[in-house]
Amino acid sequence: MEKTWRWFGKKDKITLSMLKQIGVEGIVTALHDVPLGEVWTREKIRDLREYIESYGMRWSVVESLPVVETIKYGGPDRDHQIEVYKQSLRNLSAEGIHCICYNFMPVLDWARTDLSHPNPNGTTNLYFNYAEFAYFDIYILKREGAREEWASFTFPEGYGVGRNVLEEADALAKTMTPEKDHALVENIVIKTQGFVSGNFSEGDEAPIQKFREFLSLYKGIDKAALRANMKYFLEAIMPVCDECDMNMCVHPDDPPIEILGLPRIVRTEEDIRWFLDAVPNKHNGLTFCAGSLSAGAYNNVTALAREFASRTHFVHLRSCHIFPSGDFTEASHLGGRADIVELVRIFEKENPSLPMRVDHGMTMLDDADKGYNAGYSFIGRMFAMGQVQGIIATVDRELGIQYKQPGFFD
Ligand code: DNO
Repeated sequence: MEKTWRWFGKKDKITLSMLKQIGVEGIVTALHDVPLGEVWTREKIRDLREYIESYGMRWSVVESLPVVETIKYGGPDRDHQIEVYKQSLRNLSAEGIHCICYNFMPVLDWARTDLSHPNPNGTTNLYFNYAEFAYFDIYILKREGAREEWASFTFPEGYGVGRNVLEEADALAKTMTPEKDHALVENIVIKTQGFVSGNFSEGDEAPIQKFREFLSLYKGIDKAALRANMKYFLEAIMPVCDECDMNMCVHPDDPPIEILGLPRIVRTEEDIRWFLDAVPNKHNGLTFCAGSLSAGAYNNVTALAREFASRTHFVHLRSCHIFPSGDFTEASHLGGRADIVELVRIFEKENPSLPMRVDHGMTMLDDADKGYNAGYSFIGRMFAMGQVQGIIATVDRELGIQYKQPGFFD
């Protein structure tokens, strides 16, 4: 697999020369300074591409070229926004970039309630607690219908046995303070969304109000409608993808559950099969995010990899641990529900040059207080990258593929 790394542009505290030292071959990035809904110009793309290449690496994957809300909910200007998207695709391809990671999650990209949950070894990781999320939904967002939905919430079989999330959220409400509320909003909305080129940014003064406005756009949009809008988008852009040899790869929903009354359409085997079959073009593919998929107790991650390897254009390697309570956290890249050794074997057999990045490293040693984006530590991710490089080298030996560690004489 091609060893890539998510880098947040020239302002990232983690520099390309640091990445060169740890065996990174390809960069995964975006034009983070271009406002949502504007064309990515060739000049801007070229400038960043040349900068990356001056360090001896290539710009392997765009993560993300954001799909704006109007395309997702089918707003009046969606055709205009699809034209904007197509032009960005043409410009990227003209600069030699042929792989786009995007998502089709309404309003919120990935979500966690705690960004520094302690591990037994003294490091910290991202964590999702259902009761805290329900509290946010009912008491902070005050979403209509939230209470009723949480009252009938059920965990996948075998998890959260005897748990009543609504009662827990009500109990939590008695202990919360304005400071704790603020911290939860920061975790769910600001710190996790701000850097992914989504709808929210660090400077938002009234994120909850903004959140409510976004949610209101989805009134009446159910799963079938969202699927139809995804199909509409993919069908519209496929001719350009064919012309430009552009691989589109949708990122699974994270976490893979329905939240905030919004439909989620890329979370299970059935979902993935649906969108691949709905637009049966090889350029319509998947970002195989082992982490997001492993947070769904109903997903057998290895079986999904086997089934969808041929339509996978990009891989995120990480793994989640689901507690008996149903809450989940990031596991070690050598543990958890995603068997990364087996995944590397499957993908390496399918296509040894498939781009792969490690995802969501723990915060460890010197990482704290460095101001890294949540989940995107340096030492923690480097540690995971070292583990994954070892796995790739071992699998390559088994498969008779010559493994090359970049940056050395041999
Ligand atoms: C989170 C990321 C996601 C991903 C987008 C792709 O850590 O994996 O934010 O980049 O969903 O559009």
